[in-house]
Amino acid sequence: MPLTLAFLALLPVSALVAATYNPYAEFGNTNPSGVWTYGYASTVGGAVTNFSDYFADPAPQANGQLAGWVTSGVDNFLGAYKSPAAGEILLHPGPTGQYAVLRFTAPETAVFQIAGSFRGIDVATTDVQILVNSLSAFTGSIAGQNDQEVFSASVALVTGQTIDFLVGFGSNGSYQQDATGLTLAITSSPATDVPEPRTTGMLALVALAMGMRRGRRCASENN
Ligand SMILES: [Ca+2]
Repeated sequence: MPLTLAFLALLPVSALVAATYNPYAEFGNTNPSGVWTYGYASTVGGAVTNFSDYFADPAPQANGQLAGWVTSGVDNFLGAYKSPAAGEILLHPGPTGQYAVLRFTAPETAVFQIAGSFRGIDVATTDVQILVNSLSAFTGSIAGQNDQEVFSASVALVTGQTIDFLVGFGSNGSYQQDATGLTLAITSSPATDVPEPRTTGMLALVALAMGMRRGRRCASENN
């Protein structure tokens, strides 16, 4: 039995009202916006500093919808970049190896179904990761424009716990042309009695419950 199903079977889940969360649709010109926070961290799992500058891309998102968040000045996370696709937000690592982080904070105690993909917007050479409560649950890499890492998982969280989506500058140690897109949807199935994660054992169970399924499509397969 897959780990995900094995773990969920232990949870007496009472489905109430499912809610769907999508950063592209929901992130606005404030940070945080609702359940979403956009920032950067110097290390994987390290403290996250919120970005200060919202930007909308002129094309193809002609309606001015979110393209990404950055910090200007000495920590210019953006540089030159290509436009994200509709439905996709942009994460760009920093010049000295800072990880761009999109954080989801659980607004309720629930089982969350997450599904999405990272994609090379530019000719990106990046490492991509997903953390549950700052613990690694998924790692991958992007090697070129349109290269993808696809993921899906079920994660049990209590209110206030987090899932982080990270983009680093990869093994080449350069952030040049590293614009990486993230397409993401999270759907909750509220549970009435997900146990409080007071022990490391519970944290381990949460990590196992990720049961992350990954897929990969190379650039050549998308052309
Ligand atoms: Ca790189």
